[in-house]
Amino acid sequence: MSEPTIEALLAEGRTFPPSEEFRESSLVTDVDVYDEAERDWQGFWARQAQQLDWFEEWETVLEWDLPDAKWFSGGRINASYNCLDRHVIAGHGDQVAFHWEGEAGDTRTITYADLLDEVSRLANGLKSMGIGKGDRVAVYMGMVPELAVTLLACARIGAPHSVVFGGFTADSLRDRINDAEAKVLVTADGACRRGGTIALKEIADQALADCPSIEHVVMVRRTGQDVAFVEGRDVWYHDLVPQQSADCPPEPMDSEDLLYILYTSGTTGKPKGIMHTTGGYLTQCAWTHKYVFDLRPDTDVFWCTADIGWVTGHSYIVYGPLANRTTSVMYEGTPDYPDKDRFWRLIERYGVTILYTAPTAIRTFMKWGDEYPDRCDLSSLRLLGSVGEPINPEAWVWYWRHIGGERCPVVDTWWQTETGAIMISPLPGATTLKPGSATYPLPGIGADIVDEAGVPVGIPGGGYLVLTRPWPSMLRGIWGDPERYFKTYWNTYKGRYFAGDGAKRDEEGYYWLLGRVDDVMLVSGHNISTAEVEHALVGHHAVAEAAVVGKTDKVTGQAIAAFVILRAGNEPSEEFAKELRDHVAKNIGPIARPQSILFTDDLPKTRSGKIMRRLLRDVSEDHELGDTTTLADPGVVAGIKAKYLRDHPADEE
Ligand code: 7RM
Repeated sequence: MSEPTIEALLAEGRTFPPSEEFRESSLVTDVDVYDEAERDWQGFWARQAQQLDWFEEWETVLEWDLPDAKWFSGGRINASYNCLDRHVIAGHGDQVAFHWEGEAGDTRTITYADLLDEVSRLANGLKSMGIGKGDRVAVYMGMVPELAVTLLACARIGAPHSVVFGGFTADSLRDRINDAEAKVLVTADGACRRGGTIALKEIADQALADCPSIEHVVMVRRTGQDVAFVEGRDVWYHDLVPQQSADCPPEPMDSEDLLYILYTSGTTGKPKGIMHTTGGYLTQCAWTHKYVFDLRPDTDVFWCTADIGWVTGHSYIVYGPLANRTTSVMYEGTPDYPDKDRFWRLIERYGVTILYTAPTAIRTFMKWGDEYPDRCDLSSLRLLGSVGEPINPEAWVWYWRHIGGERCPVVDTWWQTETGAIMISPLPGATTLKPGSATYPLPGIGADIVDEAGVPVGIPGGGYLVLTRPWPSMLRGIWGDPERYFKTYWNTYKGRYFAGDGAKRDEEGYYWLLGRVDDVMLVSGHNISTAEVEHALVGHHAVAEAAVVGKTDKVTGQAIAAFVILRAGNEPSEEFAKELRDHVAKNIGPIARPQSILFTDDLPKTRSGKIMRRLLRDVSEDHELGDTTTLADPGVVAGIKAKYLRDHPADEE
């Protein structure tokens, strides 16, 4: 069998219409749904909201007083009831909600009935500690089932949760707890990571030295490591939960009551507590999860590989999938433990049918080599998803070929913590895919691309991505800072939401996301997106990953500095750097030729895998490094800096 190489496939500009086989069983095959939603977008969302169980019907679909939206006002609903009780009542108590696997290979199978039982007990436990409607609960733990249980228990009693990613430092945890004035912290003794452990409770105790609002700490025993125990404040989860009643009536929440706060690190200054409320959020999570992933709850096994500490985990491990009665896989550890085939072994073992992961992971798998997926049986898969960054076409096609066996559509889903749920994405039974494009805004969503002055650029054209109308799962503000909410998102382009991303549309109106606009480079008066140069670099067969930034230059304003990770078997050299620079110039144009290329083994990334170009700019400008607390591995950037200074001694003057 001679199949075209990935390069050849891309060179011929191949597009991917849904296969007959996929269309036959998919939920949406007709593009009419877009027109239907466009004719009456509020009516469209109201019909989707009706798929949920409401204790009381809403009075108005939308009240919109920019920048404040109220969806399904007057409606009463409970997220935990929609994720659990209604499925158990309908006779699905024995269906598996989570196939959980620990990093060491230990497993737990949790049905919907199990989950309802444990959520109710923890909810009662939280109540026994004085937590009620409106009280904030901070959550700091690894990917264990109790994490999902905690979110749902909070939702059950109307206590907004604030999850702090388990890899964050004591200072980050402290700041987030204090900003939200949380009364309880739910954590664990430790978390398992790459064969070792992270001392979560020890870190939490450091944070708590300076968190006056915290009254109690609930601690899950995960690793069994020694921990300090503060009498009167701390309680073990296993002492608190089993003795509680398994009967905890769900609190009927107003549709607009706060469901959770999730902090995102702004480029500067203190993190923003993004607020999501109940009815609209759940509506859009459930709708997008069902239709973007073409979900069949009776037969699918869904796996979103994100951490619950990231919005993707909130919306597509917890709320969306459970609202849709999905059977999911939840995995605690890293993809290379004990070996680089761990993800593929999990897919094989649980018969995963839908996989949702990030481009950074996909590029890492490419770097590790085809042998790992190739030696596993991935034939259960029928749909693949991507989220978190622009996916370069090579990675898209590699994913489609080596993971999807050339059978599974790849849905590239654009959204943000702020949008709460997917906004721009294919509908896999209806949309013809183009590798690297998130295709079109979903039905009911209004998007556009505008220039500096806010004027729509038309098709084709490029500029700034905006959202032109409110959507159900939109953020309701920044905790404690309404002014920052308005200024950050609604003040740049009048009447529209500014996403902060660059984008362009091709002749057919397909959207191509180009990365954060703060990252855009200005070379001799031309705007060049980091994504385009990076895609060109990783389009070279020897390059595994690349990041580029603009660096001040006397002649051109900015010059492009590139940081490149080579695939195994390639040696860095002067000649090779020149070859790569020429490669970019040939692909995009001489204007985009990187001025410098630094070969490195690692790039500074956030825990969710996004490259922190701000820090690479600090390196290339020889500035002091900015905030590195959200980095997955803070050591990486220091290493790059040392290497950069060695390569550029002239810059030191
Ligand atoms: C879900 C999530 C949001 C930012 C967003 C983009 C980038 C996310 C894509 C993407 C291109 C995608 N939330 N981004 N998905 N860029 N294509 N499919 O990632 O708040 O952590 O980040 O991520 O820049 O603004 S987030």
